[in-house]
Amino acid sequence: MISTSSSYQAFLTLKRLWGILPLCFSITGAADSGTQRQEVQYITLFQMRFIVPLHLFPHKFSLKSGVHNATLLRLMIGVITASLLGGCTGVQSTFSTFGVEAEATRKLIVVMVVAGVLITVGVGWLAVHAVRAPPGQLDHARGTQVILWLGAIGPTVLLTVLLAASLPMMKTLPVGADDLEIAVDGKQFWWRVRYLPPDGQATETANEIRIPVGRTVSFTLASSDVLHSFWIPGLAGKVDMIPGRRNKLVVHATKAGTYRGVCAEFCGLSHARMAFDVIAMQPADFDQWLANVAGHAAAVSGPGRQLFEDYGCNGCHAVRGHFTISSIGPDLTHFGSRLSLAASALPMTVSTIKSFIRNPAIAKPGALMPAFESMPTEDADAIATYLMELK
Ligand code: HEC
Ligand SMILES: [Cu+2]
Repeated sequence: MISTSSSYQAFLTLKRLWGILPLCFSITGAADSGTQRQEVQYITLFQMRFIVPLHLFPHKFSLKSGVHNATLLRLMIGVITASLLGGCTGVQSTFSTFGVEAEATRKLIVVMVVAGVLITVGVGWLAVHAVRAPPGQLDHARGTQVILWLGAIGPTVLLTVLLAASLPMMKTLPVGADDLEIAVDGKQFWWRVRYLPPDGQATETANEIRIPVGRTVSFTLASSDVLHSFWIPGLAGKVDMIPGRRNKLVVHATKAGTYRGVCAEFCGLSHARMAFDVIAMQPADFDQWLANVAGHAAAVSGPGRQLFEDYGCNGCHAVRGHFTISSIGPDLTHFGSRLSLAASALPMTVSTIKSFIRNPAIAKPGALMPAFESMPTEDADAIATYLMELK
């Protein structure tokens, strides 16, 4: 049991009040993050607040159960570390890598952090030693030696070694003539994606990128409005998308799975809602998928297709095989096979599609798609059903 002095009671009250603030943060954080894992982490960290301060003051709040404060402290540190390390995995993490480039970066950060910690501990140790040394022991000549070795020669050698270790990682992966090229254009606030296989036809899609595992893929990155930045944390470092320029990013996926990429440069109101799913597939599956995506839209029944035209949606959206190409908005030819809606801003369901069509600004403030607020429910239903059928 914990002692129940009045000061402890006051402390508890304060602590609970303090807890409300992070709760607000964790709720907005969870809403924004979009991934359940992050939600869990926020909540775990939030709960940790109730445990942490209590045991950090063992003198004030003695524990009478016989459990050692030190043991509790150690346990606590363990739990905090574990919950923080939990953040090192996930669909959008530089620590759970699925590509050669990101793996090299992960190794580099480990080397740098370890070196940094060792140096910090060393300097700390020296400082303690200097302060504790009896007067007269550290004379001028020895001081000069320390400055020479640890102030000049040591850092020069160390920094050279660290530089040498990191330089090879700056090299771009070699790309062959028969490697797949994917052109990605950043738009406010979505992604135009074009697959340019060396021997096949160019195929346009949007807001989702699929790549084959074990093959080299070269991205050509551009922007037609403002600065964006293309970042798939688990695959490679970020590369800016600059109007009037084409930047290259060469990647090589090593592990199949579903991941997430984001826009990493503030580009307007819905910058934080500009993400995309990344699916790394086995090469054979990928080829089959690309062949399907290169084809025309599926045949559909129902009134949705006609309504799509009546409302003028085809003025901005292409559905190859159904409507002549317009490339103002995202290509919707195989929209129904995407994992999420509106650049990963919403889950892919008939009801989210309906509400997005009627008022895109609710999910994506500033989105360059007009609202169709007065569209009757039956029409919205029919159009959403039509879009979902476009596999
Ligand atoms: C003036 C051009 C324009 C018109 C007209 C238009 N849209 Fe859009 N639409 C866009 C743009 C731009 C986006 C991208 C918005 C974003 O994510 O920032 C978009 C996004 C979408 C998306 C999400 C695409 C994806 O990849 O997830 C759907 C679905 C959609 N529109 C359906 C419709 C329907 C249905 C209509 C007709 C009722 C329509 N749009 C009319 C421009 C338009
Ligand atoms: Cu952006």
